[in-house]
This record gives sequence, C-alpha cells and structure tokens, in this order.
Amino acid sequence: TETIKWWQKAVVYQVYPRSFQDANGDGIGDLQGIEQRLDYIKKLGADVVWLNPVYASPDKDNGYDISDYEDINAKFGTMADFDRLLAKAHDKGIKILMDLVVNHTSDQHKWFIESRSSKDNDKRDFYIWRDPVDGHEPNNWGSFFSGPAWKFDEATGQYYLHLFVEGQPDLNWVNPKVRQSVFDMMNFWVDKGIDGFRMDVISLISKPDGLPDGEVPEGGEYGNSDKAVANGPHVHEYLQEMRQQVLNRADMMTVGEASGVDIENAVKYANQDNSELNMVFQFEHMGLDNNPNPALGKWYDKKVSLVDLKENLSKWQNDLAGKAWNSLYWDNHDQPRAVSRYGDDRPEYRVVSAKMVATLLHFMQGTPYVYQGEEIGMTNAYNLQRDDFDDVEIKNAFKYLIDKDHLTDEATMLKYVHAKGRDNARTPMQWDDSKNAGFTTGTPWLKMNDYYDTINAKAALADLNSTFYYYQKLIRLRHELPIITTGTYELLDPEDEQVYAYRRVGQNESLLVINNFTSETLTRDYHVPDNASVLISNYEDDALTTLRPYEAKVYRFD
Ligand code: TEU
Ligand code: CA
Repeated sequence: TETIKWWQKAVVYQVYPRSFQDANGDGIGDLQGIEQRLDYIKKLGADVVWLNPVYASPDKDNGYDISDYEDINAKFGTMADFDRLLAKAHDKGIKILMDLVVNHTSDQHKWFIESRSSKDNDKRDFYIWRDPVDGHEPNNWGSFFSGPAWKFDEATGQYYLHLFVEGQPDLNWVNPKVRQSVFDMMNFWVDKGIDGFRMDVISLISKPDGLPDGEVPEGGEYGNSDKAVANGPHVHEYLQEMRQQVLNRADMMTVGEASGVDIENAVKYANQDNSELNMVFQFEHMGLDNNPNPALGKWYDKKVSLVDLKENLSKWQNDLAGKAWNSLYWDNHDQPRAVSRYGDDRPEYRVVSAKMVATLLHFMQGTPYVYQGEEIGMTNAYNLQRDDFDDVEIKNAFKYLIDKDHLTDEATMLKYVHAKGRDNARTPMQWDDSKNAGFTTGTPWLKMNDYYDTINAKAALADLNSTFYYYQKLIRLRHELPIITTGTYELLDPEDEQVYAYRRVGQNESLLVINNFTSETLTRDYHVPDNASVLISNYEDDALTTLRPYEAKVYRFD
C-alpha cells in the first residue's frame, strides 16, 4: 500500500501580502495584517499558506525582483514580524510555504551590483553577459513582459539577459558558486522552520547551450524565449542537487512553477522517487484561451472551449497518475479571477457558478490551491482604467503592443486586460463593506474592485449558503475522504460542450462529479445508481436528470 504524504491531502491558500490586510494604514498589506487574519484562513480549513515574495525588493515586479533574500521588504514589516507570523501560524497548525525566486534577482542585489561593475569582477559570471552581435542583442529573445530580453550595459559594453523586466537579471546557474549561494540562502529559511517553497519559474533556470534564437510568432517581433529556455539541459540535475543540499533536510513541500512544462518533464520534476520536487504548476490550461493572433499572446477575452479544457485537464490527471503529483489551480496572482474566467460573474450567477468551478477542481487528484478572495467569489476588476493599472506586464502590453506595434486598438486592449490582466487578482482583499473594504484605513496601493459593497468576507461569513462555506466543505471532504486523494480519474463524454462530468473510482466506492458549465437548463442521464447519495451540490435539492444553470453535484455510491 502506498503511503500518502501530508501534502497530498493538503489544501493551500495563497496570500498576496501586498493586498491581503494592511495593519498600519499605509495602504499596503503587511505581515502583521496576515497575522490578524490567520483565524479566517484556519476557519476555511486550509493547511498551508503560500506567501508571495516578502523579501527586500525595489518592487519593479511586485517583489519578484529581490535585492536581499535574507531581509524583509520594509513595506511588509521586519524579520521579527515574519518570525512571529511563522510561530503564530504553526501554533494554529498552518504551514508556511515561501516563494523562492532564483531564476533572477533584482538589479539592486549586491551580486548584480558587483557583477556589472567590471568584466573581471568575481561575480561577473553570476549573471549571463554577452558581447553584442553586429551591434545588436546576442539573440532574438523577447522578454515575457514585452520588448527585448537583453539590456545593454554601457559601463562594460556587454548585454545582460533578463527574461522578465530589466530590473530582473537572470542568474547564471551554470556557475557552481551561484548554485551554492542559492542553496545556502534556502538553508537560512529552512533553519527558520518554514515548511517549503513555491519555486518561481524554476523550469527556466537552465538556458540552452549557445543561447539559440527562438521562434518568432507570426506578426511578432521577438523570438519566443519561454519555449527556447523551458526545461533546459541541466534543470533536472540542478534540482537534484538542490534536493540533496536543501530539501532533504526537513519534511517540506515543494511546488515548482513550471512555465512551458509538458508531461514528460513534469514526470521528472515531480517524480515519485522524490529526487526533485513534489509537484509543479503546469500552464497548458492557462493558454487554451489565448488570442488566435500569437503576437497578442494571452491578450484575449473569449472563453475557453469546454471540450479543450476537458481534454487538457484529463490528460494531466491520467498521464501523471501513479507517476507524479498534480497541483490544481484556476487562478493566482498572475491570472484573472476564477469565477470571471471559468464561471459567470453576473450577479444572478456569481455564487452558483463560483461553486461549480470550485467543485470541478476540488474533486480532482492533486493538491488544490485557493487564491485569496476566490473563496468569496471575488470577480475581475472591470472598474480599473488604463491609468489605474500597476502591473508591469499590463503597462508594457499597452506600451509595446498598442502604442508601438498597433496590434489592436486601445479600447480592445482594455477589454482584454479586463479579461486577463494580472491586476484583476491583485486588487485588495474585500473583508467588509466599509470604506476600502476593511483592507486599509489609508489609500490602497491599487484601486479597489467596485463590488466590495456586496462581495466581501463579512457577508460571506454571515450567509451559510456562501461560497466560503462551500469551499470550507470541499476542503473538509478532501481531508475526510481518501478517494479524493487516491481514486482513479475517468472523464465522461469528452465531446459534451456544456457539461464537465467525471468519475473518481476507489476500491470500495465511486464519486460522480457533474458540472453544468452553462446558464442553460440541460437534461443529462448519467445512470446514477439507486444507492447513490449527494455528497455536495450547489442547489438545495436534486433534480435528477435535469441540470439547472451552473449546477454542480457530486454523487457517492458503492
Ligand atoms: O510568473 C512566471 C510566468 O510564467 C508569468 O510570466 C506568467 O506567464 C505571466 O505572469 C502570465 O501573465 C512568475 C511570477 O508568478 C510572476 O508574478 C512574476 O512576474 C514572474 O514569475 C517573474 O518573476
Ligand atoms: Ca501596511
């Protein structure tokens, strides 16, 4: 019999510290604010909190540009605040997962300041420096956030690589001193007693030999660096080294954010020998609703085809089964709100469809992640206008794709941003209906979503039919029923464009999970056995073969 690891039964709650709770009135969420809200997370039932980066940072990419890995961003508090938060969380039985951002540092990190100071500095090789080729960039790679992935540095006459913004130079993992410095830093956090790491773009740390050009999408200007770099030649070797030097020192949980990962590589990253990571975040389902014009990439506002979504998620369920472990997510700080993207955020359908979307995910095999506000059905922030956005990806998209390349008009781009932009997820948490939703007594760092008067945690906690209590039940069921962790997954009716139904089959019992993805009333007969009982549903009664708008129900039977 296989033994189940604690993180295989766990549910993770993701906290975006900047937007969770401001304790000191400066408009920015902070560590003391998170501490004040631990009981809320406990009430939901989550086992683990993943904190987005809280380290010292000039915030060119909201903390994903780290200038000191062993210090706390003063906006969020102090190391003493962190130590207290960790202790308080542990007292309540909540584990803390730290964000580990080691594909790149900030250009203000002391390693980079030294590295750029001269060609013979002993930190020069900590980063990826190249001579110009014919007076140009060394290759055609584009940054993930528009524009080129190379920046010319006058002082030494070379370019450095930055897959993200200029302030995020890529570390040179080929250099053993870089790896050792990263592992030492990780051990500093392990020694503090943290419970694991979420590893930012870990699939990108090993660059291909010779840094070959990437494929240029039709109508685009730069080569695709994601495809060129993902799952590079030494990435598995580096992670095995990390496992030996750091991860084996404690019973931790690790999840690698693996942009560009396919099944073959996921099976290596998250293999059951436990020689690398516990699980990865894959991105394929996030790309199914991309723009048909590849030069516009993710910028689009059409909903995903349910048939495509089923095909993709079922592939991950089936192909990792028994070989590697899945992570399950609809959203995070880089994605729009789940109910807006996969459900229906019109007032009459918001709650019911948020529950349906949750049901679909939470009965799959893997470790589910709930992004702050998802549990109360927070929606995209349609009230933000071009000047309100903070996210560098959105700002650059307007600057490069619209102002410079005119790929579409500005009004259309705004619609795309309202559908896909990262700031949809980053508007502050809505705690109550008082000014600024109880998030801050000051001026919030990012404009609030208009809907906090009706969509807020206080209202959700006062209503036993809220999405909050539905998530609470989903989490409790995962803890109580082993079949959700171990059962076999079987997709039903792959071609059905309106209903996503699947079975989980265990040794002594089965679950049948049925989700109406539409606002229509449908008729379907799944031949539910007589001895079946409804385990959870977003409607009060069971209408048998009738599926009401966004109805979700799970039958349990022998
Ligand atoms: O995201 C990596 C990543 O793949 C994103 O660029 C993603 O494609 C994009 O955000 C979708 O819009 C991680 C972090 O989660 C993100 O917040 C950082 O900006 C990025 O790495 C750089 O550190
Ligand atoms: Ca604050």
